[in-house]
Amino acid sequence: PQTIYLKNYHEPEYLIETVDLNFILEAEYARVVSRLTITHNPDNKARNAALVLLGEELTLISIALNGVTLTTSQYKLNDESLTIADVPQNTTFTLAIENTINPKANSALEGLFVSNDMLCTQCEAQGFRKITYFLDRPDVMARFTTTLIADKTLYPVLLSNGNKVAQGELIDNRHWVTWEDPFKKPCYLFALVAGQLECIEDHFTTMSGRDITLKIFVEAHDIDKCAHAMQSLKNSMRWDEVTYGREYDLDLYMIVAVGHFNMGAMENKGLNVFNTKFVLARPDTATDMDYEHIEGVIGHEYFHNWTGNRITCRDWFQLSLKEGFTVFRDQEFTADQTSKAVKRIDDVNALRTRQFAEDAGPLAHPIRPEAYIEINNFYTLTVYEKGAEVVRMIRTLLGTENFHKGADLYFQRHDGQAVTCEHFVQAMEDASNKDLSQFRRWYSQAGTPVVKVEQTYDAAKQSLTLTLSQSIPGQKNAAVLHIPVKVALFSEDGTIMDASVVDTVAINNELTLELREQTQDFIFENVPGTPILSILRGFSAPVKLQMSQPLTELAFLLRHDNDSFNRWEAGQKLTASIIFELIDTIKQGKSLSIPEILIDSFKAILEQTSPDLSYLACLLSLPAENYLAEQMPVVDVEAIHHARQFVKRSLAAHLTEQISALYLQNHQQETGELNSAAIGKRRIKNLCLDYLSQLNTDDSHQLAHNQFANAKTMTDQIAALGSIVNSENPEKQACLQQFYQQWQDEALVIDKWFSIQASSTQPDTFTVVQSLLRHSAFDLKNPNRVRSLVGAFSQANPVHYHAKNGQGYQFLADQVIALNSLNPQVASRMVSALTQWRRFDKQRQDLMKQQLERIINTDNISKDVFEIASKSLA
Ligand code: LEU
Repeated sequence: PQTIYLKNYHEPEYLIETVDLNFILEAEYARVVSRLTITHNPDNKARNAALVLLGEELTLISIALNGVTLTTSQYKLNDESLTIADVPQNTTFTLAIENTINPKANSALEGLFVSNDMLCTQCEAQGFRKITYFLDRPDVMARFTTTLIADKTLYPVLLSNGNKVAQGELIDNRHWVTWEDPFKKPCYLFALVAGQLECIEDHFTTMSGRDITLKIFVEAHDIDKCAHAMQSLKNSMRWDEVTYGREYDLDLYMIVAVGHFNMGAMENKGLNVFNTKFVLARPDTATDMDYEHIEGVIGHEYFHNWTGNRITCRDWFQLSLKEGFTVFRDQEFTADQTSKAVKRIDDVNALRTRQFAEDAGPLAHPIRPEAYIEINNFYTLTVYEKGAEVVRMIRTLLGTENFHKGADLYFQRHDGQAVTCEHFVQAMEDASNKDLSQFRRWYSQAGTPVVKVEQTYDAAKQSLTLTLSQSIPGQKNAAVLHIPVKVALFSEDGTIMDASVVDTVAINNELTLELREQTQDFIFENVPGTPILSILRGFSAPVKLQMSQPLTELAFLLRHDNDSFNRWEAGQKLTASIIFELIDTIKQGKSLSIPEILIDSFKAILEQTSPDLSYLACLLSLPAENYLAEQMPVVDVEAIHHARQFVKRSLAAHLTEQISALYLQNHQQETGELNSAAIGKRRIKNLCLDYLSQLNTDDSHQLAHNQFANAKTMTDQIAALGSIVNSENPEKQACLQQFYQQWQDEALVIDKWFSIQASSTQPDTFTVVQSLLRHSAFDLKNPNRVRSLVGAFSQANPVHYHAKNGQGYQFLADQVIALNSLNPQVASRMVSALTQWRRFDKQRQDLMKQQLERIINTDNISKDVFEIASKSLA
């Protein structure tokens, strides 16, 4: 397969001004007529270039240039493109192309495909070429008119981008609808949907007083699960007006939920297509987390209308331009709607467990990659989440006010254009006068920087010297980055010191240091005593800190730090260092004991009251196994699991009384409401239940079973089921069966049923997973189902997936090979659990490599899977 390089980018030779699409739609046969008006691109100096339209898996019927049908000698056709050597250079010309496709046979879910009985599209990144021949690249922006023709009974609803401008009836029970999108757009934002859909409708009045019609389309049986998505949409629209001054531009905004979808959702202009997972919610079917994610993804796709659609990417290497910025926007939106402290912790947790691993592994790439084989493989945590952190750092360096001036300038300069990351940074720089030349390296440098911290206190001078140095392990000739490091100093009595550093602004005694050298000293004046350092507050940069801090200081910060992130972080570090000591003890074969300092710290938190119970729950949560693994030179899955379980069980045993009390206090009067107070109560209560179920007593089993049987919400029901499945609860089988019976018609709930079993740490899990693969409800063609079984087992169950005998690896490779021919995108996502093989012991390394090699040697290996598997072996 061919590698595509950023350095080879060149302007398109031709531009498409208008696209007139005509579809005759049937499940197994769709006929597409595309009429294009094309001109030579004046910005491209080359003349007389052939016109190369991209197209895959299409059956061509005819082509006409300016109304004259071309003979087969006038064009060349291969698997990927249609080339016409001779086209007019000085005038606009029209091309009419007719081709057919088979949506039903499209299990890759790219282009036009069938989900249940509806027809829908997914064109980002390169799906449009599976619909018709086109200049399928984001810097070709055109005005689209789309007419859909289909059977009235099978497809009563016919949707596309923009506004409905005409409709009518045909003979043979068929009807047609014409849609017109007044905004120029790249073809990756094209969408169509046809099906038997119901919709809920609402309205939004924009800041300039325009009335927007909002519609959410779903299958009939889901119509009672759309209210939250609609409210989320209205919240998003208001937030973008208030925060960024951005108003919606069309008169209609539509969202369609589909059950088969490779990703989360897609921002097609005026017609978002969503994975049902990010639309459907009712308190008894969706958890509080699901509710939060729905609001976040609805926000994300809505925010794309400005950061993605009005201003799009010049080429796919610039993907983070729209995704990083839009993730940053949706993170801030969620933070404003929920708890800022908890949202930051959740995001950093995800970044550090998953993106850091990606950035340290064989597939590490900068947020603006320089080469790819298959662009679908670059919709990564790096491009999205690290991309968002880079935007966040720009805001930290510029200050909020200048950051918004920069955003305004960016919107004003580039509206209607396809641009690069550089344009974004330039606008930020121009609006603020802040020099970002060194900062730009974040766009081209892969790897997570390590920042080493050393401190020397001079009592005579009352000064503290902080020496910070940076490096990026595993990256040759790593660039020296510009890193904002937020710091505060605490006195022993828990108050924050009023210290200063030359040329550094302090806000409420918090200083933002700008690390720009390999090694740099920062001198704090006016430091009355040896301070306790709170550093990288708010996680001000996506880096790993290297600093020795005694457990007593961590316990101190866990009590006193006024930065909610760092207070939590102190607890995580405290717990992690104790777990690592226990891991050493396990390796020496000695017996384990739990240090007093940990019990005391947890006891103090348990006895606290807080208006933000979700935050309190974060403080009481142990670092995840994957996060601990991240920090070990050679991952020892078993030792990590045992040490962590030991801590959990010990805390539960020593603090049973406090944990039970907290459970009861928050369980009584469970109302099933969805406000943040009620959500906080459930979050802490269910964490308590999880601790208590470690005890495996009759009482704890009873508690979980009662909650399961009487749950008012899915949050409570699934949390109880999780505790039951992960313990020796005698009611396990009965509960699992009952849950299945109760929810067998709700696909998203059954996904939970699969994943809870696939991620169980109980000894029989592998056998259970194998039998679930043969369950009548399992379907390799449904990405959500695959993620809930194969994904959960390989990504969220380290002890069983990494079983010493390699059965987990073999299982995964079998599924990847089966998926390779059905859905390459999903197959390649699943391979990721094999790519980290270098992190394990020799025996596991060999077993994982064997499976990777087996995958690469599969007949007809897709580009997607080949790229991930081969790069991870290289
Ligand atoms: N642009 C989409 C998003 O919002 C991703 C796409 C590939 C479905 O993340």
